[in-house]
Amino acid sequence: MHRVSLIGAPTDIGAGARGASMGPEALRVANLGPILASHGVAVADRGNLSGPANPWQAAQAGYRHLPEVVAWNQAVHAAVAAELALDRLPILLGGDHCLAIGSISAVARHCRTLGRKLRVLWLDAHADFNTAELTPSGNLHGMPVACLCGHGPATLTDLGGLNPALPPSALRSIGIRSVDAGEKRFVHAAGLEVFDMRYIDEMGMRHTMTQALAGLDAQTHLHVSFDVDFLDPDIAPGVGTPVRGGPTYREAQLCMEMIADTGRLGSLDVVELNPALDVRNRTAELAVDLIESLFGKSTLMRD
Ligand code: Z70
Ligand code: MN
Ligand code: MN
Ligand code: MN
Repeated sequence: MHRVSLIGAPTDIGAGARGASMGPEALRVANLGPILASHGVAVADRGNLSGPANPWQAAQAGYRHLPEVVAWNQAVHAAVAAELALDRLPILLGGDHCLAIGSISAVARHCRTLGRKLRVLWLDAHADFNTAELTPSGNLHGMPVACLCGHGPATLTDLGGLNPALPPSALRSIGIRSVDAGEKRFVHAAGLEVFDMRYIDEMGMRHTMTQALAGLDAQTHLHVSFDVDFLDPDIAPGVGTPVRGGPTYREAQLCMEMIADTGRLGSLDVVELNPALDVRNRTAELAVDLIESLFGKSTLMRD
């Protein structure tokens, strides 16, 4: 049975809209901890990390708030590494998606130490593969995949002690439907494996997840980086950058259930939930519902 640690990172330091800093509390209000516990998961809520306030400044040399983003990611890296060292499954409660740099670089270091393979599923409307040269916004939540693959400032790419933290071959991006022009060329050049919405429409979620999960073995650590804007905004309005045409409730459930069925889930980010833009905590409750499935809740006859 899983032993899970909730780690709150209440910041919107890398985002283009304020409010993701309230994400951890909204997930707690939606009963994330008790609901996981009701399924037999041993849950410890480690409370919230702390870090610098959001100065809300313009980009400098292509980055907004880089020193503050580094400080938050160092805190996330240390907290996630500590839980992995205790053989616990960390759930990072964001916060915006820049925090996945700290989280996944800690996971990558852990896997390297133990000689385990790593597969990262990036569930997102966005590719998050911008660089200082390519970004239209300077927002670092649009750059974590690039940073993890070695393209970014050394203060972020070297966080886990090995640059790159991840080869593109360890990554599968799912649900993508908003990619900037320069970013698109860079995704192709780097050889990222992307299952975009066109792919999901044509092939279906079942085939998509079968492909994205292919090649896992008993030693593979599976990390899921769940950007809540992955979901269609009709069902998940509480995000800073909604993009229409995302997975439906049923498609998202199947996605989570197929991940659960692998039995390989080792760590999770839940990011970009923005309670300031939500409707009566509906998006937080939906995220909790999907996380339940990710931890093996199933309706009938699948035990
Ligand atoms: C755009 C940029 C982004 C998340 C928005 C948007 C990036 N590509 N990522 N919301 N999670 O500004 O780089
Ligand atoms: Mn994202
Ligand atoms: Mn996104
Ligand atoms: Mn469950």
